[in-house]
Amino acid sequence: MTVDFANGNPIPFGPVFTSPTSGLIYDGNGTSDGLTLQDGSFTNATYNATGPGAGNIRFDASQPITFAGLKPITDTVTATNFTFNAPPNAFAYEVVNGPLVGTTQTAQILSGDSPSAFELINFGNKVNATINASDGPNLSDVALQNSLQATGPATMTVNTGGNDDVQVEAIEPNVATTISTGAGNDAFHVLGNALTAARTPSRSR
Ligand SMILES: [Ca+2]
Repeated sequence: MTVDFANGNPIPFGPVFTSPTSGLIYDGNGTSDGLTLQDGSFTNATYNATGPGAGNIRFDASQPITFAGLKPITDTVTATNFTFNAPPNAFAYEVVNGPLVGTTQTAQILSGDSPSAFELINFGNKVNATINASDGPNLSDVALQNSLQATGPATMTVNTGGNDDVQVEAIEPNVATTISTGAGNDAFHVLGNALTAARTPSRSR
């Protein structure tokens, strides 16, 4: 399914209801039905992953696109802020190069758990990307492996909770990357030439 925002947002603004569910509801029925979001321009795009193949995406204050049983998600809508919120039972995350979609180079967030804890998303045309791993006592295992600069981003922020293991193999060139591991006993691995003069990392906790 493709939602094209080129001629405006087809999804109404307004309060969000859970019963009956408001917004656009899409059930991929467990097959390889993708969700493609394209064109348009927003301030905020938020992907709330809720489980394997399931979650919702909101643009600004519009009602959500709620989905189940689909893969993958490709979002090249222009937005200033992109936020990914992991489901509470996710453990392992990988941030890697995504596919080229038209002329947009995407980055990809995928679950490293087996079975997958959430559906992967390819995203591009976002200025500030924030990845919120599960916050809680669970260990978060995050691997950053972006060797290509996606279209759009200036910053990437990764927030984790619990006792974390963060592995930095490559960060996007020219993208200011911040990794905040919060409380707990955290391990931080920077491998090979992941960091160069043009890839200055900052770390806070
Ligand atoms: Ca931590």
